[in-house]
Amino acid sequence: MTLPTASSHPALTAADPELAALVGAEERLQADTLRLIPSENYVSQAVLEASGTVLQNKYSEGYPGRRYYEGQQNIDQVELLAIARAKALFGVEHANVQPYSGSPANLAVYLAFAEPGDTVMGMALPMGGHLTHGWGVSATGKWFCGVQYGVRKGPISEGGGLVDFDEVRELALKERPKVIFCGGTALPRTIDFAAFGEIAREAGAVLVADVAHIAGLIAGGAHPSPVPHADVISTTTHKTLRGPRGAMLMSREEHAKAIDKAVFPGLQGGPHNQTTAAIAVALHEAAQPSFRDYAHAVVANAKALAEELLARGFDLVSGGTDNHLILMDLTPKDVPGKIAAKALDRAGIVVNYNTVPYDPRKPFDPSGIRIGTPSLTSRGLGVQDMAAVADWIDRGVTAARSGDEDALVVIRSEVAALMSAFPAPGLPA
Ligand code: DSN
Repeated sequence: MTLPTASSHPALTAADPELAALVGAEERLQADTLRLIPSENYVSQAVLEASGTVLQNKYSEGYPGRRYYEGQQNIDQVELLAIARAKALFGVEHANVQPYSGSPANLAVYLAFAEPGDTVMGMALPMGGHLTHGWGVSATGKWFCGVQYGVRKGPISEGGGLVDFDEVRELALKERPKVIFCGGTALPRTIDFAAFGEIAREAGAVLVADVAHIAGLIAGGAHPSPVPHADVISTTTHKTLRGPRGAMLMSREEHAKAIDKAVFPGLQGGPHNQTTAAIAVALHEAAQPSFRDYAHAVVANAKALAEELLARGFDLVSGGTDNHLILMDLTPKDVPGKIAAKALDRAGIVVNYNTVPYDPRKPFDPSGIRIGTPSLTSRGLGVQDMAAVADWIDRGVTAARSGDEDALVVIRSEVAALMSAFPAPGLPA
């Protein structure tokens, strides 16, 4: 079993042993557990090192060659490298690598293409969308008039759990939103960017593809690209893309100025240069042939896991997955999502509770759990391991229902034993 010590960080340990101990404990937790949250991953040691450099000491408001502070000889090169790599990897004309994370990136899109009070459209949060796609509790739903589409109700044989493009089109033509978002946080199926693009053009809207979850799959050729269908591509860099916590906005050249102005000076101050550097490293890694293998392995693992779960009687939204993510409705298992998620956590299996489409329960106590395969694939687990993973989930959910804490302890030791055979990138050996 991996047992990193605080000595992995000698300077930190000497200066602040209390904090160093917490970092060591987190390293141990990430090593010993089966991390299934689909928006998380393990970054490489190279990405970790880049994000912990002296680049963080520098202020760089502006863009390469147009800064408000001197001393940018190296920082400009770092940002230009990140931009060039993003453009090459995703096949786009323009890339802005400065957004601090996904929500600020999406806010910049609103600033670039809409006025307060304008109508905007996105998938409803409980259907699998994101807060920033115009959902009511978010600034984007308060400052803009958010109209929301969902997925079809009903059995999978009738398209249940899939986007209803007739509804999207009807809503878009009726409401005439300035901006339409596609993509989300709990979508197990391929996003039809071409269909969204056609509707957006008909409605005269800017189409934003929020590919935060699937950016790595797109880069690795395991999910279709939103290019050329979307006007703007918004993505975080830390999910399937395996970069640092950050974000990017990409577009055709015609939107470059509006996007850049919105990010800075519209919304943000100085870019986090250490993050820009780590993004550049992650983009370089994602351009390697091995990353294509990784992206396809993520999907193969998710499909294998979905089959194993179906065989154990789990109800999967849309009946399975095309990507890295599986959304389970635990109603037939007679366990609320939150109870199951907390029990699985005690068993060393880290998931998040999640609403399912048309969930009768509240978001803070919903019916489902959301899992994914990016992290376990980064550790080298393959399709042959997914039966064991499904079995642990099944036993964990059963134990959650019966309150069998002993069973959770047994699962936890089995999980730790398997994970010790798969060292995680970036964690001490
Ligand atoms: N928090 C992210 C996720 O888990 O999907 C979305 O912002």
